[in-house]
Amino acid sequence: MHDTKPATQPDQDEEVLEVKKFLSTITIVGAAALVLSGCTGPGAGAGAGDDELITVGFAQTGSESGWRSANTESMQTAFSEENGFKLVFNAADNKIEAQIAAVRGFITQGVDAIVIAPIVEDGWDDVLQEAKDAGIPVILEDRTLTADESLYAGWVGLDFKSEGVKAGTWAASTFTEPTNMVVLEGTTGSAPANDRAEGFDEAIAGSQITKIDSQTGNFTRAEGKTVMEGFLQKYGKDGIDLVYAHNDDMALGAIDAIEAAGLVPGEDIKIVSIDAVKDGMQALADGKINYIVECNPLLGELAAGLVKDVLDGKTIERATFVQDGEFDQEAAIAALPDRKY
Ligand code: GYE
Repeated sequence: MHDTKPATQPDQDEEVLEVKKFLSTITIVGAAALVLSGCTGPGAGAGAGDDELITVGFAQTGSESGWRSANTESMQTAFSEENGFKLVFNAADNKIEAQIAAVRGFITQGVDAIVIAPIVEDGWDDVLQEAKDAGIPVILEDRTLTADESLYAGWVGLDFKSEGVKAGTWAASTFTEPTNMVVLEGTTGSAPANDRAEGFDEAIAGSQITKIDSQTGNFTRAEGKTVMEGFLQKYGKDGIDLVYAHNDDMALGAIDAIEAAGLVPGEDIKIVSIDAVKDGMQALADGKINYIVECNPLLGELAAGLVKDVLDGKTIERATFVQDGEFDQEAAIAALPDRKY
């Protein structure tokens, strides 16, 4: 959509500047008129037009992965001024206290609506109650939480448990000999880490796969690498057959650790992960990852639609699920050229 915007020609620049000047004069005149008429309403003097924008506070988890970058970009694009929003963006660096503090800040600021991608599932009751008391609707995007449903309007995201089931189903049918597996878990207490573990474990029950170890790598490439180095030291080069990584970034970190140990990822040690971001898909195409279950990060438009509906007084679905696909090497090679994230 953005690629189609025509570039401004040099000889048009002056014209554009003139229009801008003209518009800013109107804005100043407009602001002066507001002051003269004694208007002290919200946004007075902040520039005409601001009053009509919907102010949304978005509490993002942080910037831990390729998935997260794509999700942030999708949210920023959907909640743009041209779409009628003023976005107040906060990324909490995956610190739970910081994320809760950000939401409190939005409440104090008196935003029109709050969107949260909750780092962890538990501990949200108090701050959500505060938002409710202040009359500010809350929409969840991406991750879910355990607080009472009456404390938020709705959620949009992915079915993390079914992602785990898909990854586990592939593993159970692929490994028909006794197989030692290690797991790189996402952030402890987060919905995707909990549900992807549960779904996978259900799917491999009764199979030839034994989970010999499982530790968090916090959804980052760096920690995925460190944890995998530890596993390789502990179990030796022949001790691990399969890695299940709760996201591509940790799988990519594991690839670095496996290669540094003189082994071939995708052959000596097989890897299955979740997300299907470009770097992960490239590693799958290259044969370093063996299977990826998709998790679509492009949730911005759906989240923005929900916010508008709620503010218009419409009833929204409690849960809006986005569909995910699955990829083996051949499918990754075919999908890569058109991959958006
Ligand atoms: O899989 C991971 C990210 O919550 C679904 O968080 C999201 C997960 C995603 O950091 O890469």
